[in-house]
Amino acid sequence: MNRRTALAAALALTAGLALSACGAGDEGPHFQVDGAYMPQPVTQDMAGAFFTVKNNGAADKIVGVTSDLAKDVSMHKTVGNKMEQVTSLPISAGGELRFERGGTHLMFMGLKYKPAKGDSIGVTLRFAHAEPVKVAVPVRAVNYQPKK
Ligand SMILES: [Cu+2]
Repeated sequence: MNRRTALAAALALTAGLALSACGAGDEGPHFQVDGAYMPQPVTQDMAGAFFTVKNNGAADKIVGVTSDLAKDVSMHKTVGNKMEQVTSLPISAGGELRFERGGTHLMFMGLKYKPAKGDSIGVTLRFAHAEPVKVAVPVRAVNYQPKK
């Protein structure tokens, strides 16, 4: 259902560049996002979000993230006990990328409002080749843990 919306967004954002870049057929990368959640933030200063991105197509990489919750959204890796910002995250053909507590995650800084449990946060993942993918991220309890 999202495909038409995502396509429209891709056209608006990139004026068709992404589409022509993988014009060799219809089998560009196809992404599926599962298990998205955001633990209810404790303050309005920052929030994190977690999910799994499955790539059903060719190799690609996430090159940017935007959200209606904050202007400043970045991708972080956890290295030791520190967080490191990264500008892109590759996903191999047929592979998956997990955003999880203590690992790779999305970080939102300077929130426009403080989300409450039950809210849904709009997040858009932008790829080097594929059209953008919109994700509705539900806000869960502070200590929510996904089932493995
Ligand atoms: Cu972080």
